Amino acid sequence: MSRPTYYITTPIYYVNDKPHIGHAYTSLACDVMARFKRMQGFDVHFLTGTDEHGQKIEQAATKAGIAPQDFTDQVSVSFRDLADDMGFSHNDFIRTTEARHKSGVQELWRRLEQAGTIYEGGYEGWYAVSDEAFYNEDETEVRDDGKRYAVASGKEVEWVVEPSYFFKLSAFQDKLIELYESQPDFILPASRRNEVMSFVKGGLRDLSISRTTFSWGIPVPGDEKHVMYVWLDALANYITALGFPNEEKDSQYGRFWPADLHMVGKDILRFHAVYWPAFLMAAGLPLPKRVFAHGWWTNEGQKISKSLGNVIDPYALVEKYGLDQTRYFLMREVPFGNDGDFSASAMETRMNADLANAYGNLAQRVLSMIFKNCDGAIPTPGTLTDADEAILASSGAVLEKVAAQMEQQAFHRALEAIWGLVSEANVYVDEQAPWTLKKTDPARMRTVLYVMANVIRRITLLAHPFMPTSTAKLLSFLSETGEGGYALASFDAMLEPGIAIDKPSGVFPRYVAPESEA
Ligand code: ME8
Repeated sequence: MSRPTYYITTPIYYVNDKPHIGHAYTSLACDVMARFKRMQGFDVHFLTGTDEHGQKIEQAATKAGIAPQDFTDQVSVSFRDLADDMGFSHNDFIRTTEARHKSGVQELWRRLEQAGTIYEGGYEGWYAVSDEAFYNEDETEVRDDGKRYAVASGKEVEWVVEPSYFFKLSAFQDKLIELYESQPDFILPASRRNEVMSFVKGGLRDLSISRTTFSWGIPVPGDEKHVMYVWLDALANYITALGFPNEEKDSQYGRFWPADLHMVGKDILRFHAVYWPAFLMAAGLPLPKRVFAHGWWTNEGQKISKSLGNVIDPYALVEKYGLDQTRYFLMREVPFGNDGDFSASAMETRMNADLANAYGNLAQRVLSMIFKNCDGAIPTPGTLTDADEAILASSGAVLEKVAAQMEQQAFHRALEAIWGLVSEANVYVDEQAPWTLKKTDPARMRTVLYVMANVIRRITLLAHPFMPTSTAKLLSFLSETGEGGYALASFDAMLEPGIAIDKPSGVFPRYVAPESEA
């Protein structure tokens, strides 16, 4: 029987600048989800990529003094590198300047046209190049400097007058409301769903979907003076990357569309939860199952901005704290969906308290005791006591709790559940004190170590999607190689006594501030 599929996407990132923490965060959340689903046995397709057309990119290329294609070729590489350097497990990376994308988007345009949802007109109104978004006057404000800005994003707007094609978005208001009502978890978290719902209930205006004042974009089929509005171009990546319009049952599109999850930042929810489903409805294509909008990071309490010079570089974090430590912090510190603040002290506390002390020490103590005192092999247990049975039962039950939280993208709660087990395991091992039993009752020591080895294995399997490298190392000490991806199907299995274990070494170092910082 073929495996169930799971299709997850990141937004495609603008190539006007180098990657920052926001990009790493959105993709990290997808990576954790993709890895967990693979461990559950799903055939996962995880897509990321770069958004390379539009006025914003054209302006950035002009500023850099190079042709847009050369510019995007250069910057796109830094996003590809970030994905590799952060250990993301994506299956595909799409660039909107690729031929496969261009032909797919043009076909989508034709379908919208055939459905009678496109008409020709003229746009006259406010536009923010930084957001690549049109704004009503009441969504803008004039600030002290005399310039006009979009209220939601704080980006400057300019007055645009140009011939344009329009999409009949207004015709989809009722259908969209019906979608949000009939599928309450189409938009998560719920607070964001309410925001979108009231925006749509407030009335939708038709959307300008082509531009004529610059040329860096995909030409409108049949009227090449126009290039497509970059958001129509960009959103279509989720299907063009699957080979749309090849809709054969056994094609990638046939197997993976509709997407299970589009992960986005809160700033781009409207595009994904209003425009995208409306385009798909108009073209008669199935709708994605969920759009999750996560929050934004601030830096030591301040909004992150280039002008303040406080942009967080993901590479700097990884270099200072380690890749898995950074991944853990970003997923654990903030309830996923809320805004959160990055502070060095919070990062260092998590790294030391949760990773080095609670988890790392526990694993290191237990595995090295086994290695030294049980002939380097998983010991044979004697009769299990109530305490042994209790900790084994807790470790078995945590999978279901974690899976339920992951289903809702509550990554922080999944980690909370795993670390609840870590605490319980620490209490157990302190109470059982195998280091004392070593002298008084070696047979009982072996039982305690056997129980603990199993508990550590389960903790480590569940932590794997969050911290793939360190956990793979820990599991390898237990001779679990992960071929086939650490399947959760064998989560309940118990380690076989007698299998040799490798000499363990510390996996989660403590953070010690360099002297210059102390
Ligand atoms: O929006 N904290 O691209 P982008 C958390 N090309 N997330 C942040 C953040 C912060 N401080 N700053 C930005 C685009 N982000 C479009 C998408 S999809 C068809 C097209 C997030 O490069 C932001 O919310 O601006 C978004 O999800 C991503 O980083 C940046 O995307």
